[in-house]
Amino acid sequence: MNIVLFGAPGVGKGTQAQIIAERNNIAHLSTGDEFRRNIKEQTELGIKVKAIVDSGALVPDSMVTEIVRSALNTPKFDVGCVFDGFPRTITQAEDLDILLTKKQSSIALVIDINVPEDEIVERLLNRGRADDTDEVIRYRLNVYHEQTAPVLNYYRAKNLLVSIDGNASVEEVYERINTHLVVVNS
Ligand code: B4P
Repeated sequence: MNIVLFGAPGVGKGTQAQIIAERNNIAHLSTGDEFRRNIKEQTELGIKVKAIVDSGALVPDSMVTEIVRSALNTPKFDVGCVFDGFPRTITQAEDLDILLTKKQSSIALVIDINVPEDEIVERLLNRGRADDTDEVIRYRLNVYHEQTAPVLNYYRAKNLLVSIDGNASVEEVYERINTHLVVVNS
């Protein structure tokens, strides 16, 4: 089972992806976590993307797809995966389809998590990561509306999209997601 978790920064994709992966015994791939790990370890990739991630802009599609391609080549992804924060552009969505088709696999469901913007800003300011300053959060929200939100239409056209109200407790949001996972699993 491959699931895509979709939504603006701070809606809780990372939080829910971890729970979905644990409770359904599938892998979890966060492109954001992969970039932060590379930045921390000062790898060649990390050095290239640090300024981009700190600014709140999107990392170029080719670098993002390469991370996903190499992850999908490892056996732990054969049981399925929660994609967290990927795809964020139409090109990435097309790349993911190609990568999964090569593995004779496909996306079962795309879950769009919705949270009001003032709640998002509050959550991220409380989290306080390096890219969680007021200015960068507002820029990331703009990037989401301009470059990432159009991907919703790509999945809507494929009949894969469901929307969830993410403005509730972590457990309540998981319950809402799970009502859809149960249908996919049945
Ligand atoms: P990401 O790492 O994907 O981060 P995010 O969108 O900001 O966070 P997320 O939605 O996962 O929120 P979380 O659960 O943590 O991206 C960071 C950067 O990496 C991007 O700006 C970009 O530069 C780069 N990048 C990543 N993927 C890319 C791609 N595919 N293409 C190009 N560039 C890419 O939750 C946020 C906070 O809310 C947490 O503190 C959490 O505890 C809290 N929270 C969660 N659920 C809650 C709830 N129900 N109630 C209250 N608080 C909650």
